[in-house]
Amino acid sequence: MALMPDIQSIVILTGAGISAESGIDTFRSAGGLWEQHKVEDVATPEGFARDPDLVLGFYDMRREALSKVEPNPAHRALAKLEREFAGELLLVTQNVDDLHERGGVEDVLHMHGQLKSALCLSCEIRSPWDRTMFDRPPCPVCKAPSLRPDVVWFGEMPYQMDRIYASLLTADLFVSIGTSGAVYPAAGFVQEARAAGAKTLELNLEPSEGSHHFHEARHGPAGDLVPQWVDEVLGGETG
Ligand code: BJW
Repeated sequence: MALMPDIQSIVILTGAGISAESGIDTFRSAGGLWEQHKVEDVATPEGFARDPDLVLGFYDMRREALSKVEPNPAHRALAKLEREFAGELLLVTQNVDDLHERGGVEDVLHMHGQLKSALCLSCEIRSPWDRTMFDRPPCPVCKAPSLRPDVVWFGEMPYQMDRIYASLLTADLFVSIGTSGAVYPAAGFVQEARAAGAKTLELNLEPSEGSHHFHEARHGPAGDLVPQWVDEVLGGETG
């Protein structure tokens, strides 16, 4: 396939669609999270300041739901790619779940933070977290009852942007998996990578908002598309 020859460096961006077949709601589909909750109430610093109980309860509910889901074949295929691809690979996820890690990936960059991490508003230190926050537990470090979910809300700066942009500049291939392309800066990565010379591939259930920016787009469930694509990359390497 035309995108595969001489690929030394890959950047992959994943979104909620890669976890959909594990049973985690996406944001913008029918019945998705933003149909059940107003985004400005639960995913902005202003919403948190207005009604912290609502926001902490929303993230407690989603953290608790994580214990009931498992990684799917798409997560496991990316772990296989990480193990077996001889070149450079950066896996960036917008997801706050831990399914890439539980699927076997060693190094994943969570640009929108993680459900299982707490950020203390007093000492600004992050701590691993798997309990509730609604009940205002003390920060493990400074003991202040000032924890918030360590996630990136609208108007906040996503994490490790320098590392991501540096990798986009040198990537031979950029692959976007299961994301609507509705939220920036992630939605702009395809144009950054393409302008720097990368081939670009979309794997999504349906055409995303930015589908026309990609050299190639394949549409269907991630659980089918991602293992097929990983086999192509690894087959191309050895064959
Ligand atoms: C499947 C599938 C299956 C389903 N298989 N696929 C005007 C213009 C441009 C930008 C802005 C603007 N006004 C404001 C902004 C900036 C703003 C923004 O983008 N707003 C938009 C609404 C326009 N962005 C920000 O504020 C960001 N910060 C920022 O810009 O800082 C300044 C900056 C400047 C310069 C450089 C860098 C920074 C912060 C954004 C934070 C987003 N936070 C959230 C919540 C995180 C915590 C939580 O989880 O609660 O992140 S919002 C939500 O959307 C979440 C997601 O990570 C993100 C993206 O969603 P995703 O993953 O794409 O999910 P969906 O549901 O949208 O799509 C799923 C896709 O999967 C669909 O296409 C399905 O078809 C598909 N699918 N089943 C394959 N089985």
